[in-house]
Order: sequence, then C-alpha cells, then structure tokens
Amino acid sequence: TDSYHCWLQYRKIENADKYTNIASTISVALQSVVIDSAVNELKIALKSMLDIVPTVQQSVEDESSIILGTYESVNLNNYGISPKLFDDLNEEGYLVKTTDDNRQVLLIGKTDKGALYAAFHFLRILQQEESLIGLEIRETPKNQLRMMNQWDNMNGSIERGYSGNSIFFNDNDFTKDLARIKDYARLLSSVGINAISINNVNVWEVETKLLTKEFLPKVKEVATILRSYGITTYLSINYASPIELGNLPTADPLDKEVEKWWARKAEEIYSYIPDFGGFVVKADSEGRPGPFTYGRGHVEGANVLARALQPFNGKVVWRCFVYNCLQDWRDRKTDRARAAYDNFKPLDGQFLDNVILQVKNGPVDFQVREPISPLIGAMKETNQVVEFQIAQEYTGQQKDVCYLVPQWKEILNFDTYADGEGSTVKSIVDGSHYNYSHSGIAAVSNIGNDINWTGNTLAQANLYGFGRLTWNPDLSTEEITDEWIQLTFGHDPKVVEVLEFILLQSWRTYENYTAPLGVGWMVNPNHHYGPNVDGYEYSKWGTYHFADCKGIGVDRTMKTGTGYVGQYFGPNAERYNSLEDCPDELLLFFHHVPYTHKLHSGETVIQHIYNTHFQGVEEVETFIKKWNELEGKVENWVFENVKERFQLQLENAMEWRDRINTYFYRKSGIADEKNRTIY
Ligand code: BDP
Repeated sequence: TDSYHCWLQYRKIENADKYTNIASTISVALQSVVIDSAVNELKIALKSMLDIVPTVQQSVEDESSIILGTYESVNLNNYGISPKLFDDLNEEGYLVKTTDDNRQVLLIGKTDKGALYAAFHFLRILQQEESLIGLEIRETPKNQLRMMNQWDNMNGSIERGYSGNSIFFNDNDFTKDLARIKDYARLLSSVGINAISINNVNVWEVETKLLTKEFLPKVKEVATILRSYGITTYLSINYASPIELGNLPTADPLDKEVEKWWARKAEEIYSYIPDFGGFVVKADSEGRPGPFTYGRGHVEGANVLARALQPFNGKVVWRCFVYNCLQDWRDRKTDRARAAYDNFKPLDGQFLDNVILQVKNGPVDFQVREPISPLIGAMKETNQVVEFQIAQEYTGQQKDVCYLVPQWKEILNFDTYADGEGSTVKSIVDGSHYNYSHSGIAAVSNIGNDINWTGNTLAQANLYGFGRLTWNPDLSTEEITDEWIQLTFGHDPKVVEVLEFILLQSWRTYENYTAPLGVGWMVNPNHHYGPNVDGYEYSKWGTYHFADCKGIGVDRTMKTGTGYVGQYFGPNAERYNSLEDCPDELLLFFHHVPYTHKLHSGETVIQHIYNTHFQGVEEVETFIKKWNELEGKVENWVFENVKERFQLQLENAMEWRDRINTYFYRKSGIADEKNRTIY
C-alpha cells in the first residue's frame, strides 16, 4: 500500500513540464553521509514524481539545475548571493532559491543537515505543485531539540503502542530490518525531527543492558542510520544501572563509586557513538527507581549523569512526570495535578547546564483536555522541553480519529505569564524567553510496524504535524493540514475538503463524547480505551471527578480546594480560580459545581453533558458519511482501513454517550430537556 510511504509517496505529477528542466541534473558541492541522504531522496522523488533519473555530478557546474551544498562549499557569489544571508541561520537552517533565470535551484544549508532539510522542502514544493519562479525561502528551525520518544520494549511490544510492534526491537534484541528504520528516519527528518530515544522510558531488565557491550554495537548501527538523516540517538536508562550492571551495592548519586561508574559508562558509550545524544530518564515515577531511594533528590540524581556526559557534550533529559501513584484516594488534599510543580519548581537553578527537564504538556496525563502545566515557564534558570503524546493513549488509540495539531497549537500559544505578558509556551521551549542553552519539544511516537505505521492512516497526520510544529510553531493548523493532505492524498478538491473537515473537527468531537468539561479520565483502567465512569474514582492513582448526586468536578481553587490554581501566574491564576471566569472547557478541572450550574454558553452543566454526548456521536456519523464519499478517490486499502476504524470509533462513541449520559442522569436525577433516550 502507498500509505507505507506516508507523506513521502512522491505521487506522480501530471503537469510536470514546469519542473522537468530543473530536475535533470544534481550538482553536489560536498560529500557527507547526510548529503548522500539528500541526493538519494532527490533521486527517489524525482523518479517517482517526474519520471526523471537525474545525472548526479560531484562538482558545481554552470549548467547544473539542482545545486546541493552548504554556504561554504558553494560559491554563492556566482549566483549573486551574499553568504551574509546565512548569518542569522543556525546550523540546521537553509536557503531554497531559484536563480534569476529560473533555470537552477539552489538547495543550500548552513551545514549539510540544512542542505538535507532544503532538499525535503524543495520536494514538498514540487509535490504541492507550486511554482518555482522567483523562489527564495530561508528557513531555520525555531526549536533546537525536536525529539521523538519511542516507548519501545526490546521484546517487541510498545508501551501504549496502537500500530503493531516495534520497528527497532523484537525477541529481546534489535530487529534485522534496518531498512524500515531507515524509512522511519526519512519520515522524521523530512519534517525536521533531529533526535530520538529508541527505547521505552520504563526501562526493564533487558533494556537496562542496552548500555553494555552486548548491545552497544547494535545501538551504534542504528545510530549510524539515524545520523545520516541528521537525527541524534538517545537511550532511556534505568537509574539503578550501577547496581544492575555494575554490581555496586547502591545507585546513590552522591556515592563516589557510582559517580565513577557513570563516568566510565559514558566514556564507553561514546567510544561506540561519538555523537550520542544522552540519556532520557524516568526516575522516581510510577515505581521506577531513582534518587529518592537514597534520600537524594532530582538535582543530585540528574547532575551525576550530567557530569558523566558533559565531557562528550551529552545531555540528560530528566522527565518531570513524578507523582505519588500510590496515594490514598481518601485524602482529598493530595492533588496529583500539583505534583510536577511541587517537585521541581523549588529546584530551579540547581541543575547542571546539560540537564533538560521534560515536562508533559498538562499537569496530569495527556487527557483530551487539560490546562497547560504550570511548571512550563516557572523555572527561569532550568532548561525545559515540553512533552506531547502523539500516540493517542487517551484520545482514541488510533482507532478513533483525533487530530492533535489544534491542541498542540493551543498549548504552544498559551501565555503562561510566568515572566509577565508574552511568556508563551512556545517562547519558553524555543529557549528565547529565558535564554535556555537547551530546549525544545519532545513527543511520544505513535508508530509501529503496521504497514501504514500508525494503525489508522489518518493518524499519520499527527506525526507529520508534530514534526512541522517543532520546526516552526507559528505554522497554522490549516497550513499543516493542507500540506499533509496534499502530500499524502493529492489535490482532488473533494478529497481535500472531506479530510480537512474530518481532521479539523476531530479533536472537538472526541472531547464531545468522552469525559466532560476538562474533568478527564472516566476511562477503563490500565488500557485506557473506552468509558468506565468510576474506573479510577476509588483508586490510588489520583484522577478523580468527585461526582455525586449534587454535582461534579475537582475543586482546585485557593480557598476551598487543593490550591493548585496557585501554581499559575497572574491573570491565569485569577481566571482559573474564579467560577465566573474559568473557561467552560476547563470548568470541572478547577471547580466542583452543581449540575445546574450555568456555563458561559448558557447551558447548564448537565444539559451540556447530554448535548455534547449526543452531538459527538452524530459528528462521528457525519465523518463516516463524508468518508464514504471518497470511495474510489483514495487508494482502496486506505479507504477500507479508515472505514473500518470509523466503525470502531462509532461503537466507542455510542458506548461513551450512553454510559456517561446514564451515569449523570442517575446521579443528578435531571432529565434531558430534549427528551432524548438515555439508556
Ligand atoms: C502514562 C502511561 C504510562 C507511561 C507514563 C509515562 O499510561 O504507560 O509509562 O505515562 O509517561 O501516560 O511515563
């Protein structure tokens, strides 16, 4: 199926005349593995889109049509370009420019990585059938770290994987299918991803051994492939490695032997992979080991690793997903939402410079609707990365369509007021606001070895959109969506219209039929798909809705609640604390209200619940109707794949509607104003 190639299908271009001259020759101004990848990609794409096999020459001659190189290797003066154009581009930046006579196109990077990105950009232009006349594009990525976190286990399974097994591992070893890893690297690189951690943040016994000579040669092999696409390899590590691998009696970060062990380990890793990125660490979280065991904190915990990696320029990506997962549900005062901030905010300024804190976008856990984590922006002197989840753990698990780019845009544009007006999440994580030395955006991957990578083919759009946003958070949702549709499905106006409609509505729709007004959860414990009204209500995990016969919602206000709102800054704290001003969609995250409470929309909470749940199902029915109109207009395999998934989504939505509506009808005793059937 074509959908294996996702947005790199390089579909045949019908009116190709305007491109054929320019694509006949590729002149390469320097040699490197990354440049080889660019040449390779150009060759694949030009053959496939234009049926041209370009001549590749290892020098730049006047007649050449595509000129590929760096600003230092190409004599820019020959083309009337000043190298100064590159002054304000960082090492991954590039220029795509046609010459004045429009007979040549320059794909010039600041470094070879930039040249590769330029090639991908150029190919996007061709596939979107845009004009090359007078083209001049200068780009530089806004975020430094643009990272993918695989949650892959070496037995081949994937934590929260919804599209088959791992493409990296099976049978407690690396897979032999390196070609697939290369294809993944192409996909990631084409949207600007430049870093990846290849194993699950929960590091079990086998994965702990990734740091040993048994597996390091294989990590090296994978890193070599990824490197040729400008992608740096990281590993998730087990904090107890000094015990499990080093036979030390302790992993106490302040123990001299432990410190030495990490230093030697780092040296060993870098002897295999000189540009190894560093460690991703989930410590003292959900049962994983960490410095707490030894009476130490996150600072000591992270810094010992940072010191070991520092001589090699390596980084420690330390996750802030730390909370008490064994809390007592009877203790209403323990608010899980407070945990990341309470744990980390007091530590600002104490981490070494090659430590980056990775903060989930919301305070709880990737719900369809959550406020933005108040920790983001709250640490002026500590590098931060925001973490998204492309894998749709809580948003339909790649059975249901849920296009998350609109959610990520909202998060990135959110003003934290942490340092006065204009302290937006995007300006925090791109490093500009506090001048962080390292920062960026990371996300949990949604791919597996399913033939189309993502289970539901439409979930490819989330992977695409994530990458594009990490490169430039200012791209609009519509721009990204249209790019993805055209690259993947072509230009048929009907196809474009239907896909735009479905994708742009899908997040709202998912929210409509699941847990209402920001209260979250109400999912089946463990696997997290489908409704379970009280599934987590009386458990230790700290994710409650507090529904009773009088009302629903979590009081997180200052006076009567958990005080969580106090972690926000200025107007945000006020807005969320106020029952009148709190935005409807987050009302139940911050307030406990009677079912008759009136929303800004004019509806009562209970009527809103009924309305949105009926509406959610109707919207899925509309998606299905519209999708069915595309039969014959999209590849049959894809048509059937999405159609099947929509059937599952419809069943899911109906189940949510019926359980949620019934639950709240029974709790509240208030009938639906519109007298619809509530089971
Ligand atoms: C939760 C997942 C769990 C992950 C955890 C994490 O349910 O499987 O291990 O996040 O981020 O969302 O570490």
